[in-house]
Amino acid sequence: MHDKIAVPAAHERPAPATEARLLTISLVIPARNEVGSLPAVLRELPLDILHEVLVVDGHSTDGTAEAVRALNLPKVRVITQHGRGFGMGIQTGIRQAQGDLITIYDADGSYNPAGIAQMRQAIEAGNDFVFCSRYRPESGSEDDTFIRLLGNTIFTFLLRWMFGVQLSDALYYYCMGRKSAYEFVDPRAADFALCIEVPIKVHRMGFRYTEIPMRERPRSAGESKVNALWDGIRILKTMIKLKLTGL
Ligand SMILES: Nc1nc2c(ncn2[C@@H]2O[C@H](COP(=O)(O)OP(=O)(O)O)[C@@H](O)[C@H]2O)c(=O)[nH]1
Ligand SMILES: [Mg+2]
Repeated sequence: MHDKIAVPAAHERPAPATEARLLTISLVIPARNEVGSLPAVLRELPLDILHEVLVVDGHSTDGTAEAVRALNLPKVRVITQHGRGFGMGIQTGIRQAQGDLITIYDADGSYNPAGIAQMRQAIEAGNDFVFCSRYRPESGSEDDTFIRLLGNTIFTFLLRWMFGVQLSDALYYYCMGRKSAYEFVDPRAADFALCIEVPIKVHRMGFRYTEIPMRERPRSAGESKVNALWDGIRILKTMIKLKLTGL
């Protein structure tokens, strides 16, 4: 049911090897109350390979936006998200990003910056999207709790079983995608369900995607914004809706 949606035919897409060197990268950093970690995250970014860094502020009340502006780093811009929720923040960032490639990047210090260049290589190899996985043999996570690992195992199983998505880590959302492909994917979830909405649509639409192993570091400060129970229920509802409606 609704398993494929029309996307540009392969011959209409750019040839991977020839255009790859010219691709520019926008980093989209969703941030809500991350003043304790975000300045250090920004300082360790490989700014030389980035076109721009958009910090999407989720109406922080701890001075996150002000702290980023005070750093006055080149290429780094703070924008305020529309509405509320992680997904709304990502949607705001994707719409404003100008690069050919969009990477989503946590503000909490848990993402390894080396992943950016590794993901670009995977795009250059001919993919439209690349997702990082903490659950391949050569990867791992120092940020997982038992509940998060359990939830992720269940959602990854559902993602594969209900939709046939060939990924081993449903909820990491350290990924890179072509902006042109994101325009077709057009994510709509306002909350953390956006993390599964994107791979489901990428798979259904027939985009080329792959995953690479990644080691997740611990959150360096502050607290997770995820509520395992309520966000889990929201993600499940979104999966069922996507299965039933094909949207
Ligand atoms: N703009 C925005 N960012 C958010 C929101 N909720 C969470 N984030 C950010 O999204 C990223 C992922 O959230 P996090 O709490 O680390 O989730 P976890 O990694 O699953 O524990 C972090 O950088 C958060 O600051 C939100 O409502 N709006
Ligand atoms: Mg995090």
